[in-house]
Amino acid sequence: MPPAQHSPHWHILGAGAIGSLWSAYWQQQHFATTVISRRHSGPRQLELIAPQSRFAFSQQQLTAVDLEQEIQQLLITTKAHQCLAAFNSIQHRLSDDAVIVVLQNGMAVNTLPTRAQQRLYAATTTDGAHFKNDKTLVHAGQGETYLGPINAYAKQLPADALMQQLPSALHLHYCLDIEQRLWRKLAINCAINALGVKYQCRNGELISNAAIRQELIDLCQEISMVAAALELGPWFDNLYQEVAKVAQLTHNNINSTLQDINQGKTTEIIALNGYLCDIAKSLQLATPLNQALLELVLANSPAQ
Ligand code: KPL
Repeated sequence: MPPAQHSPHWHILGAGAIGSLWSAYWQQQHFATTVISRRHSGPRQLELIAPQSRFAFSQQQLTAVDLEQEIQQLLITTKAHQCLAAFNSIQHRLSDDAVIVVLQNGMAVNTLPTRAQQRLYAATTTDGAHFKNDKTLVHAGQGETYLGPINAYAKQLPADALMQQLPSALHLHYCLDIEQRLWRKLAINCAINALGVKYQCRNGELISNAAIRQELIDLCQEISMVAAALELGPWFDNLYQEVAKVAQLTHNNINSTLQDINQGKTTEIIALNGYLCDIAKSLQLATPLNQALLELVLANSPAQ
């Protein structure tokens, strides 16, 4: 079926598994999508294998330079450290009242120079997706996605207007405290990712190995101290318990930072433990455990 005449056209900045997953589900409900990536490729036929369904979808991939259309709806799924540069590369194509949703780790969403009437939202997800090969995308774990307004203009508008435009196959929750959700994810990633790199281990070993577990507990205390200074709320007081739950649920995972290192890619560590250390410094708090892990990961990474 062709796209409905007035259905939105979503542009997706970042051609990774999560961006492609949203693209697939949008197409399933007959919304048009265009992926903006560093490489140009004509329309490609892909298949999505999901827990409840399996279907074909096509992916049109353009570079920022090739874009001609004005962008009304934009989803950003780049890595945190690529977010600002990627946004700047398509700024001139964004309409004055564009809807922009940033779905990624870290807090880079707060650095985007949006215009007054552009609506900026952030999202965080526990969906798991990966490419099995260059034609097959797997939605491995149906997770939960929290999404909420970042700038004043987005805060004024009713949630429904946005929610109706998003893939209905995903478990989406609109929330007004999205910053708090982003902080929770940041804290979990600060605890798990760098330690996983240090011990070159899967998430589960961080809690099953007694010596590593003690390091994780100490690290969580340091992160909780920063969260307490920022008055982020009681959830952060029991951070180790929350982190242990995630490590248990994802025990077989190789965390994304360790995966990046293994693949010779730039990691998100500066947007994770690096960001936390910067905030701590501005509050005159010492975070030696986070700092040491940050340096360890940087020493093991390709040039940042
Ligand atoms: O988000 C993750 C990551 O790997 O970046 C966790 C939750 C740690 C799962 O591996």
